[in-house]
Amino acid sequence: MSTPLSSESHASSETALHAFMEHVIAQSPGEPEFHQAVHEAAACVMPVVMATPAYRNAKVLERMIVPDRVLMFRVTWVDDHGQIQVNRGYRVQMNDAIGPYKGGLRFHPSVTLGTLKFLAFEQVFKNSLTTLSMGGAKGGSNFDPHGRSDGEVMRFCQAFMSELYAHIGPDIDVPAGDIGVGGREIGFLFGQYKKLTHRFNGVLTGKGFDWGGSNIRPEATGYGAVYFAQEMMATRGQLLAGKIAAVSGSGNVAQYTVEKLNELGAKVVTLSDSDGTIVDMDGINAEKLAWVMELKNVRRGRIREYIERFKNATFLEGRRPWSVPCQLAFPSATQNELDGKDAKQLVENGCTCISEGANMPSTPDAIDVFIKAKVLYAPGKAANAGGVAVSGLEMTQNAGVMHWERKRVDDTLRGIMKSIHENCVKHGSENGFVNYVRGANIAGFIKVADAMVQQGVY
Ligand code: NDP
Ligand code: 2IT
Repeated sequence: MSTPLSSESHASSETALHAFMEHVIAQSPGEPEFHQAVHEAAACVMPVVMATPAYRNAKVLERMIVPDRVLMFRVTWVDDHGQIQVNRGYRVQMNDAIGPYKGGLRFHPSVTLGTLKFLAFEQVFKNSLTTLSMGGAKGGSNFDPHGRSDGEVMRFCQAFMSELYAHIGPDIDVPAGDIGVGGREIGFLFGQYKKLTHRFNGVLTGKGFDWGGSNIRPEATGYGAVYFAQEMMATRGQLLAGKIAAVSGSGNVAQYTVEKLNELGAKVVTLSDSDGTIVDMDGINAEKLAWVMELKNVRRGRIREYIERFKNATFLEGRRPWSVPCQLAFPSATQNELDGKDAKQLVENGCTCISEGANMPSTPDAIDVFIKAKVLYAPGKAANAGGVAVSGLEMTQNAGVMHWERKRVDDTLRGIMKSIHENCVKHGSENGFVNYVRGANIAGFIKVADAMVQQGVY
């Protein structure tokens, strides 16, 4: 079969991109999020591919959009009422050119194979940017942990791991958390892995500190997104201190984004979940954040409860935070949570810096608005890479059977975010403006593409 990027091709990048996307869509029908993620990356790297015969000859891009393998399985478990429940389980092992497969597990009712393919595809670029040796993967299930008891979550995790364990390992594939998978779930998954394999090793990251976890891993994604914003603002001689920030979501990433923003003197005025947004113009300070952490992580409640506890706050039912005036925005909930209209409103309200804690939270229209307005805009694969980076440091610590001090991990995380930023500037600068989307995609791509070329046809 002929492919759109054959070595004889003399087509322009734009024509090649069009043909390539037709090929992608035909090969993976019904996976719009995957098409969206591939289009964003391919639009950036196509000129590089067209100019590099070695990449074209090795069909690097055509290979990168097909997972190395996909595991799909049934997860059967018994709920608290004795009813049998059936869920779908997946692991998409996308690319291991530069290291063992690495990436999170998502438990959310919306999860489909297409969702996980988009996440695994982005993970390949992100992990490459971290400077560490990690390939890309993603997995998960359409299981919904909301409203489930600890016992139900445990039985689900055990059933999930009973299928997955044979395909993962510290030098094969190392899953971690994502939406719906935090410390509790990693604990249950790890317990079952040990039971089935008789091995105690670094097969998962995000583990409890006393059994192999790393300092700063819970904080890493949020802290990293803020460090990245700090780097971007510094290119324009600006600080985060004194700025107003809108944060979406109220889970792991959102919580530690707020913590670091507070530490650096910014004022966070929003948090959200799928029910709506709370707005607190007095700022969600450390004390209020501690209350939110207890609400979300211990009581597993809803963000609207915030306004009962903090009377000056308001709740925007069914709405996202982007209409609230701010200078900094940290989308930290889920994909496509910020559209073109939201982006216009943010820019009109004076927002000049958007650092994505979530994966692909901005729609293509929104990205266009940000790039045209020449605001500082960092895509998730760069801005939220701190989480997987510290997962990589957890793997390093596990291999050495040791723990690093908090400061050492935090300093290393900061250094990694700085180097990702530098790499984006190197590959994304155009006429004095840094296009971080282009920079992140090209920088992430080159390392993986070179490794694939060097490793031959496999
Ligand atoms: P959590 O499960 O801890 O929190 C998710 C938050 O996002 C919740 O507030 C949830 O609200 C909200 N949310 C989830 N789905 C939707 C939806 N469809 N619509 C509206 N709100 C939604 O997940 P994380 O904080 O870990 O993950 C958040 C984002 O960050 C995801 O995009 C994830 O891929 C990304 N990410 C996470 C990393 C990590 O280390 N954890 C690393 C890098 C990126 P509700 O309770 O109502 O569902
Ligand atoms: O999207 C992500 O980078 C994550 N959910 C974290 C993955 C990891 O392996 O730590």
